[in-house]
Amino acid sequence: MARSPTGKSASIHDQKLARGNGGELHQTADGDTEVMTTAQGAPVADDQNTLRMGQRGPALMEDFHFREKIFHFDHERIPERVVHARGYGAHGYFETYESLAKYTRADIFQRGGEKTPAFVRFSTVAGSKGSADLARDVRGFAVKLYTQEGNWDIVGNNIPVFFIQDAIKFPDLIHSVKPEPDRGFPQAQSAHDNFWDFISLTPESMNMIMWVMSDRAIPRSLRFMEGFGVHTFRFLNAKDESTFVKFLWKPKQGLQSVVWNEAVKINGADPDFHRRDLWDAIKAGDFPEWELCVQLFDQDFADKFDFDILDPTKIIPEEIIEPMPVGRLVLDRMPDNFFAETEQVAFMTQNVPPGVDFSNDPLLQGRNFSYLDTQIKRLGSTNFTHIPINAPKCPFHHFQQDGHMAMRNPVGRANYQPNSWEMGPREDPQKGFRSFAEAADGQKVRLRAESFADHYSQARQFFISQTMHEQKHIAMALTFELSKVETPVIRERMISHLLNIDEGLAETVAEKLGIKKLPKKADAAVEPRDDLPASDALSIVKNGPHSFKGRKVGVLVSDGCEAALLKKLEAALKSERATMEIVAPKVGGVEASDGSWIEGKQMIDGGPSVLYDAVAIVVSSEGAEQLVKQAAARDFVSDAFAHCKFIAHVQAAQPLLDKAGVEADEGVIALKSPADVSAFIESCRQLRLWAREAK
Ligand code: HDE
Repeated sequence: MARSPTGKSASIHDQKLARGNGGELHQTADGDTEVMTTAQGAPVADDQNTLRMGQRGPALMEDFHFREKIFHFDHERIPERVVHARGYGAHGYFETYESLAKYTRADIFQRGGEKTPAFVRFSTVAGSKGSADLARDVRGFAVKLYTQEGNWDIVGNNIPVFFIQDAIKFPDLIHSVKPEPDRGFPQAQSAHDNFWDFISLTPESMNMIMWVMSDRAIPRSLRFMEGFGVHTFRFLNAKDESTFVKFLWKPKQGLQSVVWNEAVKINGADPDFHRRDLWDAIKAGDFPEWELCVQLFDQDFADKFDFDILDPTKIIPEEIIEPMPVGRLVLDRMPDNFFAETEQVAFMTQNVPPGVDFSNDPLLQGRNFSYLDTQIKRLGSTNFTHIPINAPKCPFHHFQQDGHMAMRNPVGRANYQPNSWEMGPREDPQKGFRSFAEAADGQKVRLRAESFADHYSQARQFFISQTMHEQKHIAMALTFELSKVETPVIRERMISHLLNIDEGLAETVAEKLGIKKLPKKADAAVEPRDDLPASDALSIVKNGPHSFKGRKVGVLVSDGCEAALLKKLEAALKSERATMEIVAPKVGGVEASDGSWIEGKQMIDGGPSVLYDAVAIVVSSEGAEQLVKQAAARDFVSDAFAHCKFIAHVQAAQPLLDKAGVEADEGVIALKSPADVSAFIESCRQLRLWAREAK
C-alpha cells in the first residue's frame, strides 16, 4: 500500500483525496487497483517522497525511481513543427462514392461504398504550439488516408493558392512572418514590418494575399472551411494513362467565418476556440463531413488554360472545371491521446499510393524533400513509421532495419535481396508504384518559367468575386495589417501592388492609412488582365449553409426569466440540430419565474457573445435592471449587434438593448409569442445580417 505524504499507509480512498480530483484509479480485472511501476516494471512503494538520508537529509543518487521520473519529464517535449505547430486532429473515415478506375488505379477509388480509415490534422501556420486559434492565418488541412496500398497524405490548406512559386523561397517567407529575430515578437501575427516587407517585394504572393486578407483566414470553425490540395497532381490508370487532378474538400456544414474584431476577442475569451468546437461537435455526435471533389483535366486543357497549371499561385476556377464529388470524409472520433496522435502524426506530400503521381509544380517538388527531412528532426528516428498513427494499416514488408527505437525488424536470415534463401518480399512491377513516364529535356537552369509571370489577374478575380461586405473586410484587413507596419515605404509599396489589383481597393486602403499621394502602380511583368469573370465559388457568403445546423446560440438569462420560453427555444434549436448555452450572472445558474432552476454553462464575464453564432436575451425586468449595470452584459449585447448577429429578446430586455446601443432592425427579433422563436431560428439560417454592417 502506498505511503501518504505524512508517511502513514494510505487507503485507496485517501489516495483519491490526495489527488484532489476524485478521479478513477486504474483497476485490474479483478477490481484491485493496479500497482504503479517504474518504466522498467518494478513496483513503486512511495511516489510522494524522494529517498533521503534521514528525514531532513540530502537526497540519494540511488533513488532510481525519482531519477527515471524526472529524466523522463525533462525530455517530454519534442521540437514543435517549424510551421503548422498549432494543430488539432481527429479520426474518421473516407467513403468512396463510385469506381474511378477509368482515371486512376489507386486502390481507394476502385470500389464504391468502401470505407478507408482517415486521420486529419487542422492547423495554423505561423504561431507556436501555444498560440491562439483565431490568428489571421492560413489553416492547414492535412488528411492521412490509410489505404490498402499504403498511406496517402493530402497535405493541403484551407486556401487553394500559395504565397510563392518555388520551394526555395519557403524559409524566407516563414522567417518573415515568424517573430522578428531581434525582438522575439509578434507571435502568430502577420501584422508587422518583416512580413509585409517580404510580401511587398514578392509580387507572386498577391493572389494569396487577397485570400489571407479575406475572412477565409479567420474561420468560425474548422468544420466550416474548405480544404485544397493546392498543387496539380496526376491520376494514373491501369494503362498508365495520365489525367491531371486537383483536390478540393467541400464542407457539408457550409462555409462561415468571423469578423476581425470578433476574432481578436475570441482569442482573449477562448484561445482554444477552434479545438474546443471540434471536440464538442464530435463528442456530441455531430460529425463534421467534407466531400472530396476532383477537378480533372488533360494535357490539352493544360496547354490552353490562361495560366500554368504547375503554378501554385493560381486556381482553375470552378466555373471552368466543375469539381466532381468522389467521396466523403467523416470525422467521428477524437484521439485517445493528443501527443501520441496529433503531435506525432507525420504528414508527407510524398506519401502517394500507386495511381496518384506528382506534377512538376516547383513547390510540390520541394515539399517532397522537406516533409521526410522534418520528421527526423521532430520525431528523432528513421523509425517514425513504427509509431501507430504513422504506420500503414495495410500489410507491409521491406528490409529496412535497426535504428533508434526500432519496433520491428526483419525476421529470419535474409535482410537483403536478391537472396538465395527464397526469403522476404520481392518487388512487383504490376502492383507496384510506377511514375508517369513524362518526357523531360532542357538545359540545367535556375529560371522561373514565363508562364508563371502574371501575378495580379487572379488576385483581381478573387477580389471582384466577393460580396460588398467581403470586399470591405479585405480593405479593413489590409488597413489593419499595414497600420502595424512602422516603415512607411513598405506600406506604400503594398499600395502600388494593390493598384494593379483594384484601384478602388488601393484608394480605400491608402485613404484609411492616411497616405496622401497615391504611389505609382508597381511594374508588372505581364499586363494585369481585367477580363477574368467573377467566380461565385470564391465567396464565403455565397457558399453558406442556409441552415443553422451545428451552430450555437448564447442565451443570457437572469433570475425570474421565463422557463417555458427557454424550453421552447431549446426544443426549436434541437430540431434545427443546433445547440444553446446558458450564460448567467453566476455560473451556478438562476431561478426561473416558475421556480425551476436553470443551470449556467458560463458566467457572463466568461461567456461573451463572440463565442456564439447568435444570441437570445431572456431576462426578467429586475434582471435587466441588474445587467444594465454590468459592462460584460452590455458588451455581450453590443458586440452581438456590432458583429451582425441575430438577437432575440424578451420585452423586459429592452433597457439592456438600449444601453448597449442596439437599433431595431430585422435582425433584432422580439420574442412576444412562441411563433417568434421559429422566426428567430429561421433568420439565424442567414448566419449574419450583413446589411447591418453596410449601415
Ligand atoms: Fe508545408 N510543411 N511546406 N505547406 N505544410 C510542413 O512538415 C513546406 C506548403 C502544410 O498537420 C512541415 O511535418 C515547404 C503548402 C500543412 O502535421 C514542413 C513548403 C501547403 C502542414 C513543411 C511548404 C502546405 C505542413 C513542418 C514550400 C498547402 C502541417 C512540419 C514548398 C498545400 C501538417 C511538418 C501537419 C507542414 C514544408 C508549403 C501545407 C517543414 C518546404 C503549399 C497542412 O516539412
